[in-house]
Amino acid sequence: MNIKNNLILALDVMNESDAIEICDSIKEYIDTIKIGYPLALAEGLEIINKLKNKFGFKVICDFKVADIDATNSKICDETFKAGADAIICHGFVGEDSVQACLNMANKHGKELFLLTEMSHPGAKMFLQKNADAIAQMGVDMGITNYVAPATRLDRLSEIRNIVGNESYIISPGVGKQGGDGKKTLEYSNAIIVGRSIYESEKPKTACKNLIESLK
Ligand code: O7E
Repeated sequence: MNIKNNLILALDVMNESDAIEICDSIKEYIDTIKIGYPLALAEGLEIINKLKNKFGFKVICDFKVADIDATNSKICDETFKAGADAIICHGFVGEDSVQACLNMANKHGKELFLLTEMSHPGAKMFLQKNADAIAQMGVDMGITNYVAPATRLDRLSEIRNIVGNESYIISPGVGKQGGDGKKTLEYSNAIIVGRSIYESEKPKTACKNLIESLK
């Protein structure tokens, strides 16, 4: 995926009008947005095509798909039918569940991102212990897109080692969660930023300053 300024907006606002207002203000700097449960549950999946059509964005759906294979297939199918360019799935559910997502992404000619280790403190309790194995599973399955944390650069670096330089890593946790964008991009291809942009008084200026800080 080619992502302008290596910056993805996590659009976790709670209604369409806020979404449109933020998108309108940052469209000069950003061409890829991540829509997760907050906005999709508030406004329905139609919000994907509304924002794509209005702004020409690429949309990554962050539904952290984590079910049995048959259910994962249905979730991914509906999400791609609704216009998503990519979907994010969890890896801890195992190969069959992830393969179902990969098959559906391939069927639609779209992309799958595999979530390895999460960025929040709670990820240390269970997920971190298995994150390397999750990343290795992705490699063995031929997956080339990953999500890994901006909040723990040692872990991000380790996951980069496992998935290799040819893989594409996107990283949440910059800004509000304490991660540094520039340092993160030493290992990652793009950063995912939410609140530091959409909660800012001036989202456009926040974007501009953030992009400057990445240089
Ligand atoms: O902290 P913010 O406001 O900059 O937002 C970060 C976004 O990334 C938010 O949508 C959150 O749900 C998501 N995220 C994490 O913060 N940590 C993770 O480990 C994973 C994600 C995520 O996006 O998962 C799939 C990429």
